[in-house]
Amino acid sequence: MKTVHHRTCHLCEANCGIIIEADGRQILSIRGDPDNALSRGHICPKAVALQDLQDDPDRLRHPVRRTGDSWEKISWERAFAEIGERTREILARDPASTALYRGNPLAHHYGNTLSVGHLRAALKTRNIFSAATMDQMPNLVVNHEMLGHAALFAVPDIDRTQTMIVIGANPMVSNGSLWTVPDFRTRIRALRQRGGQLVTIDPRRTETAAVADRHLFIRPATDAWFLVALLKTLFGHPACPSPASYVHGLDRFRALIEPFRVENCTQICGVPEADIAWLADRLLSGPAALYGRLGTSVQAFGTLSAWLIALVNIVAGQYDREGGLMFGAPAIDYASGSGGSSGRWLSRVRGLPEVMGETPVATLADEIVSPGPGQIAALFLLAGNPVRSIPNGRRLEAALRKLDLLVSVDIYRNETSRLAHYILPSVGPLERDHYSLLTLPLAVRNFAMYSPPMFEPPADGLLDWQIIRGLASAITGDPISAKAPPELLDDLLRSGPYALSIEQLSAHPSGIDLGGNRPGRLPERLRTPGKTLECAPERFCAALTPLAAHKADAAEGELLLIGRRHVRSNNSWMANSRRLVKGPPRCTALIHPLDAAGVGLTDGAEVEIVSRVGAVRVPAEISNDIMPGVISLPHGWGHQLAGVALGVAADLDGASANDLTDDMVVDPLSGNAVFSGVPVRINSCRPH
Ligand SMILES: Nc1nc2c(c(=O)[nH]1)N[C@H]1C(S)=C(S)[C@@H](COP(=O)(O)OP(=O)(O)OC[C@H]3O[C@@H](n4cnc5c(=O)[nH]c(N)nc54)[C@H](O)[C@@H]3O)O[C@H]1N2
Ligand SMILES: Nc1nc2c(c(=O)[nH]1)N[C@H]1C(S)=C(S)[C@@H](COP(=O)(O)OP(=O)(O)OC[C@H]3O[C@@H](n4cnc5c(=O)[nH]c(N)nc54)[C@H](O)[C@@H]3O)O[C@H]1N2
Ligand code: SF4
Ligand SMILES: [Mo]
Repeated sequence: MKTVHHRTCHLCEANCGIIIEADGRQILSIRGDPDNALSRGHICPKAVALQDLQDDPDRLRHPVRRTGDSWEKISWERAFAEIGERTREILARDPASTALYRGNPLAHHYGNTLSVGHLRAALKTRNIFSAATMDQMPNLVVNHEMLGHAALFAVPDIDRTQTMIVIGANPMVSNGSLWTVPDFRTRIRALRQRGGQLVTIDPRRTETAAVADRHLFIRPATDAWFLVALLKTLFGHPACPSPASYVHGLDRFRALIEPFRVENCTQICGVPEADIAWLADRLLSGPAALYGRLGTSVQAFGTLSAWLIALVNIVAGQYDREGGLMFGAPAIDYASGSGGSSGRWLSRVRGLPEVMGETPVATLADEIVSPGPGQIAALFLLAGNPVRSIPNGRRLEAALRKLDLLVSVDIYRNETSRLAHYILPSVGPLERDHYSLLTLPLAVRNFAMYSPPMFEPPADGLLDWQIIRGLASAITGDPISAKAPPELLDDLLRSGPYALSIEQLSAHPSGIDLGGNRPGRLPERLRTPGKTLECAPERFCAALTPLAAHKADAAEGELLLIGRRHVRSNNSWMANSRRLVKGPPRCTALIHPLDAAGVGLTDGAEVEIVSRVGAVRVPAEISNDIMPGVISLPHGWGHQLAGVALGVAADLDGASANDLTDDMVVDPLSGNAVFSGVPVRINSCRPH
């Protein structure tokens, strides 16, 4: 019998509404839902690949245990009992020797967010690692220090702005990040139709640049200097507005950037002064928004860049303004309660400060291999593939092999989980319910939607949150008495500003539109003690000052490595869908013709890329779309390893960008990993 199901696609932050037609458990079609007020019919190819995930014969359907190189199926009862016992033994030896790693997909189910605290409490560990410290920690630190809450995000009002400036992000491909903005293309088309402009600032002429009015090249990891130059230009502009009364510390900041010379900044970043003046004019001539993301976050100046981006918007008078940036009024507002923390303790081996209760992932390997009290002996990986996602993945791989217990809650046996002693898989993607707890507050409209499970899960199937709670109670020996996530979600909806409920949302299969964002939420929305917007946090000021003396430099023969994403990729883990990986090889190095000529490299030939930590070989793609001196390699590739059980992906060529990135370099203010601006050299691999 044919059935029709409305869902939110949970594969990225865009929250696209999809309609799936099925006959029994066979999927007939997946398309965008035109009645979804947020995504308005948009989907990307990954939504269609949901059926590949659901049906993938390689997706694990029961717990497995490894002995040596062989894997055997075991029952949930046995898995929980054995893991509980081994963990208790390890805790008895050293109560500080366990760790938890939260991967990216974990954040895409509300039940996990509402359950992971149980496992943390059971392990009583400070060793909490997550994808946040290789993605967005700079942004969280900036929100915390400036706005008083790490999860309080200013949302660019793309639908009403006249100037949209995107720096270090590629939303045409990524569909937004820390900004829920499905269907970027149509929104940009509308912007241009009303006479507005899109500007991109990136070391690569990206897919987003292709739909922009202007593209400006910028040298990797020099955004801080570019932004200082832009701020100086804004301050000196006759149209620069006076700040709102709740804005604090702007005079101090202005004095701080006095020693920077615009000319020196432009030499460092490569953006001409005339273009900076033009941007300042645009920012002051009407509603405008500057949005920065991964490229500006995953670099050594990540926190400074995120801070300066916020300041550009504030100085230009674009905060809390229609067409500028506003604060959402979501159905569930989690930017309340404790606002965040940093520096409460230092990591054991490298002394990296705690940040938002976490230890930076860049030091995970150190914590596993360095002997002494607190050395990690047991690690629980929740939906993560750190061998592919963490800088210096090879070093981490060697470290993981030393663990007494590695438990991977994962749906595949891949580059990381193949090293685990146990893999615990959750049910299929269409066998669970969905509500986007973490990403709806960052949406361009206020919107709420609940998706019930589409298929019955198998009788012995568990959702991730059930596995997480199962582990917690196996370790402590006590059952979890807290309410289950659906009940908690219902409570949160009911106590929210719209007093919604799961029942009410279920009656609206395409979701409920709660209206566009509105200005006038400041200073009320701020969570700083005096409801001030703090523009000159002490730590940030101290870190910025030395940059004034910096000079443009480039070592001879050195290139700066950056990453890139493809619309048919999802970090390291969706390459087992044939429809997503078909076509020409995608793990190629983009190199400018001048740099290629320097080493006698021809298009399509193999290039060796060498960094401090390692070397990889991939085909070269010579292109004018990349700045001279820059080389771009996507991450997440390299599936052809012993023990990986991915029938499609294991046949693909490609190498891991994180065999090049350096775990010893972090953004000092947030501990975030560095993927942008990694110094490398290249050699042409001529056939012998
Ligand atoms: N060089 C470089 N490195 C990067 C980046 C970069 O741009 N360049 N990007 C960084 C960023 S932004 C991020 S967020 C991180 C991501 O880093 P990670 O979170 O460590 O890795 P992912 O590649 O997202 O892998 C997700 C894992 O979860 C599993 N999985 C998928 N769905 C589910 C599910 O429903 N349940 C469970 N239990 N498991 C599931 C997959 O099989 C996979 O093993 O990578 C970072 N690494
Ligand atoms: N199709 C697809 N979509 C995804 C993902 C995916 O893997 N595939 N991953 C998801 C995840 S986890 C995340 S976090 C988001 C990320 O989404 P985005 O923030 O849009 O990240 P990227 O697409 O990596 O784009 C980063 C851009 O920064 C540029 N860049 C690199 N270094 C610098 C620099 O130093 N300065 C400046 N100004 N630019 C620089 C790069 O050239 C690139 O164009 O995407 C999400 N969506
Ligand atoms: S952009 Fe693609 S992956 Fe992201 S929610 Fe929409 S359909 Fe899913
Ligand atoms: Mo991410």
